[in-house]
Amino acid sequence: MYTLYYSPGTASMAVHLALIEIAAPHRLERVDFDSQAQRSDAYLRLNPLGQVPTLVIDGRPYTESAALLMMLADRHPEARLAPPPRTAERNSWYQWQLYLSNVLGAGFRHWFYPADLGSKEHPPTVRAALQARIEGAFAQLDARLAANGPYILGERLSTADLQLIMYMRWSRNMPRTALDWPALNRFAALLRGRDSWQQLCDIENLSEWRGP
Ligand SMILES: N[C@@H](CCC(=O)N[C@@H](CS)C(=O)NCC(=O)O)C(=O)O
Repeated sequence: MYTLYYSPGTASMAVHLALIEIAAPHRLERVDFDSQAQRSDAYLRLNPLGQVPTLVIDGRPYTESAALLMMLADRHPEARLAPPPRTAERNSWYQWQLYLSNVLGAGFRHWFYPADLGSKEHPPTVRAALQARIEGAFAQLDARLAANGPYILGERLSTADLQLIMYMRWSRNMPRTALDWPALNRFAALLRGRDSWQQLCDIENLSEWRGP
């Protein structure tokens, strides 16, 4: 039994989606951002950064959405959400999980949390630079999917796709949304057409960007 500390629509989404895809028994603990519960002493003991997600596995808390996805994929090989070890596909999986986290994950973190960069609101030049970085990553991923889709690793769904669809959703109110890129748009139709995505939206009570 896993315990996922989550907040609806945030970086915990991809991990929640993986738990649903895997059909792994889990308990959800909502971290109430409105009351700043992520900064409570009890939560900081689990996750000293005061962020979600935190996933408790065998009694120990772990953090970082990409790492949690990779742990889950490895712990449940029957779900086939990662290619077998020591294959070329596995190498690509490592590469894209890290790319997503380092570029899109970090880019969105800065986009949504100007305080991380020391201001209440981003100066226009910083906002433009972050937007360009996020759009640049979407262009890269669109090219990858156009050449080698329909999923990031080709024919088979992996945890990298679960992470990507989460970041795509976060772009929904940006000047240019991820759905503007044609291969990403087709990818969104595939991912949002899955029962797991619809279940996730139901459980987290998300009405925006549910898709078809
Ligand atoms: N690199 C982390 C980022 C986690 C993160 O930034 N979580 C945000 C929600 S999307 C959060 O907990 N924000 C609350 C806060 O910083 O106060 C991951 O991917 O797990």
